[in-house]
Amino acid sequence: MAKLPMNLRDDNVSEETKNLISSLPTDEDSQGKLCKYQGCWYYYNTLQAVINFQTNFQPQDTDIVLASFPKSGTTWLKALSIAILERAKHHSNDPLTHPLLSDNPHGIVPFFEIDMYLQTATPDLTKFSTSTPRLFSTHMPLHTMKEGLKDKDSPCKVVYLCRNIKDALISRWYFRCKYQNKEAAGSILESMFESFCSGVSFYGPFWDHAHSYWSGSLENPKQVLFMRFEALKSEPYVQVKRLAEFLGYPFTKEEEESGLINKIVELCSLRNLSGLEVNKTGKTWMNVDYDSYFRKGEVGDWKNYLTSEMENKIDMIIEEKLKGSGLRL
Ligand code: PAP
Repeated sequence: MAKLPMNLRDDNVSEETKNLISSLPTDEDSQGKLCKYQGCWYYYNTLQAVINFQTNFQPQDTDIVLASFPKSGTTWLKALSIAILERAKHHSNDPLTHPLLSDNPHGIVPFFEIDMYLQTATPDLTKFSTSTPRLFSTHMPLHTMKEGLKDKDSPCKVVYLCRNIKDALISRWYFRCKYQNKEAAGSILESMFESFCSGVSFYGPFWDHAHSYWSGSLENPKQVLFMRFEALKSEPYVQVKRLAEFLGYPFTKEEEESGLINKIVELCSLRNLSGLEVNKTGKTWMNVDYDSYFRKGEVGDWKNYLTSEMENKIDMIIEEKLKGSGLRL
């Protein structure tokens, strides 16, 4: 069997973190050992990376963090944010120079706990996110990520992309089977479904994850923007405008009239990005093919895979866990 990627393993944990883990709730799934830190489940190496980040990251006031539960459209949000911030330098899709044409969005916007702090507690930040403002990303819940921003009232902007959890589950199932070179078998989906429902899954429980950003966006809407994958699909123009405004880079009337928003939507479309050479042939530093980040990008694909019992079970959990919060998943 292929060796698991480093973030799912437990071979890079300091003595101090081992001590911490001994005081935390622990469990395991078919991929490895998990522990629950600040309300969220991590494989041990990822916990080490989270702690490295919390301890050592030096934020700048202008930093922007793109956050999501895995498989919620992170790649898309990264591409759109890059295109919005870079538009002054590139005419939306200048084939010679636009960064999205020569690198995958994950290569341009690093994850704190995957790309930056997984191998080392003190990464050379000049190698990461060289843009101004700096763009970073994470799958950590908001309260954990904010510890790395040090100041409770940090002015850094945070964008959360939320997706129907059943679609995120199907997407994670496909992704996992692909990197493990396995057929997308129903038995793997069933075990992942049970883990999702129990809450004991990587970055789970999903309801607490989304809720941390939902309540953060209600408390401080200037700092945390709560976006939805489904809205990006159904009204990309409106949502891209909203994102640009939140980031502090609103489109001018001239830009709007010149069709720039539609050009950005097209540049960042799944069809366009997945057809680029870099995304057909490139890989992340952990050897994940860039093309595995592009599949269907549809709303409601879960209907092709989950039974009505599974649908009812997950819907009831969502209703119970999020009752009174105003959040729908
Ligand atoms: P990550 O959490 O590992 O970073 P992430 O990008 O969040 O992955 O999720 C991948 C999903 O986003 C895939 O969904 P699917 O499996 O249901 O198809 C992928 O197809 C979708 N996706 C990636 N890029 C885009 C895009 N430009 N437009 C729409 N969906 C996209």
